[in-house]
Amino acid sequence: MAYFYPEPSHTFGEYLLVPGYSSDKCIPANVSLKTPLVKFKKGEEPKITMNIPMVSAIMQAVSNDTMAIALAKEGGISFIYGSQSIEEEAAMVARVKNYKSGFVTSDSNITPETTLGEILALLEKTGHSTMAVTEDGTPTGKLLGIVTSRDYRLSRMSLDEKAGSFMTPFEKLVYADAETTTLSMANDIIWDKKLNMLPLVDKEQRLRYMVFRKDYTDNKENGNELIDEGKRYVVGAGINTRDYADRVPALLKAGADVLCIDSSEGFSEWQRITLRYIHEHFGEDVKVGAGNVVDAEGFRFLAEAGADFVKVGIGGGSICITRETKGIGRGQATALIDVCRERDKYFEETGIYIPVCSDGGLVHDYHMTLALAMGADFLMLGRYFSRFDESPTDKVKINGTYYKEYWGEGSNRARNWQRYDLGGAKKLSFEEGVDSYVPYAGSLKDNVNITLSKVRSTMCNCGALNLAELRDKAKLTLVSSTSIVEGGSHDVILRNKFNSRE
Ligand code: RVP
Repeated sequence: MAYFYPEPSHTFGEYLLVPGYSSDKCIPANVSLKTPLVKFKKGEEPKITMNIPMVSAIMQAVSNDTMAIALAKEGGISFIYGSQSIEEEAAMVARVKNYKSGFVTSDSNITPETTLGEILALLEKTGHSTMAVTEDGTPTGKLLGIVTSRDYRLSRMSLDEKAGSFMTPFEKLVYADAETTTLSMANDIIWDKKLNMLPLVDKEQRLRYMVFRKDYTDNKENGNELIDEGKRYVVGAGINTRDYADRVPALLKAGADVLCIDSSEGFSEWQRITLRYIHEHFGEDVKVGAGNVVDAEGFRFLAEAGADFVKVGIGGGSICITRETKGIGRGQATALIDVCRERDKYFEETGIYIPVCSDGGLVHDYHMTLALAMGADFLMLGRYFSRFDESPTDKVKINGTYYKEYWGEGSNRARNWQRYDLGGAKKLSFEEGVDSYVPYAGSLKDNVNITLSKVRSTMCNCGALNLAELRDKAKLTLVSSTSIVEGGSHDVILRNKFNSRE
């Protein structure tokens, strides 16, 4: 006879926190969100501690080098997606590790042949008005000039006019040497010459970086940033259970600080084999997360297999249709609570603490606080980060509103068959994810700051000044479906709805 769980499985929206006593020390400014990323022994420090409990999902539509840099600046970590060639993934990792704060790789590049019409289309797509004119149109081609919105007048010029005729040519640009110029030297030149942007070129006049005046304050205030001993941003990378013998060394060579096996279902021998191989060949110092699991048994299996953290969640992701297609999964809150209980039991028995990551299904900011209160050490988010400027996908305008594209790794668009692999044919046999749009939300920094200020505020309501205290002190209650309705605004007509009917 099959096993039947005695309780239904629940998700975050069915819970609330009941406030506890807050002392006068319990103010948001005193709250620490530091959290361990990888396992450690009782009394010792983990090899990596994050400053905020957020990581970005191992997905094509979420975690590239741009996202990784933006998130590390705020104190979290991105896991660069593994559903690309080993060389491309390693190159993304290397770009994060080689990134010099304040030095930006040009993302809007044209050639002298690009027409004004094409320039306007590019401006619409990237939102960036400063464009590098390079010989071959690449970000690192020979720099021939710059085009900004001050170089063209739409009312007087034809859309066919080519950049070469109105750009500011290289001879008239103020530029600096990419090898020898430090950020503070670049900022001094920007101030002295009253520039908005300083291009940095190498000896062959190839463009390497741009330094922008508008980034000046940003460059000065990154107190929370997550950096390694060499002052480089910390970055993670996704791997799979097929090509790890080649992928892992390439990622480590590129400088990846932590790896994570990306799989929709991690309670499998393939994960054990992968973890063993990596630890035997590259040493215990190479940190590898594993998952995903949804119960105590799955956690115990991965803990004993050598996972450095364990990821929880099957079927709860916003773009995920695994539950519909395969009928497997578990309500994310119940899964998380079960796994965290087992983590604490494992810690008591062995003195080894293995952090737990709650992956997917976090819809509202308060869900993050609930997940942390239920025991998650950190959270993996896809949809949340996909909405920001820094995600790798296109920003599109539909009926006057901006959206970003967001697709699942199990969709036909990503075709990440390794994530769903159970051995056998190397292909995605059926879709487990959808291709979608999410409302565009602006910059990562602004959004993460707002989200975390809500988390800190709720923690204060629970009398907790750090995440361990939150776990100890939190009082959680399941809510009935009727009281869920009571939780939003109700029995009133919202003014904006009323006005739109007029
Ligand atoms: P969400 O944050 O709710 O968008 O969920 C993101 C998570 O969804 C990922 O970290 C991953 O675990 C899962 N995912 C990614 N692709 C797919 C799919 O195509 N089914 N699911």
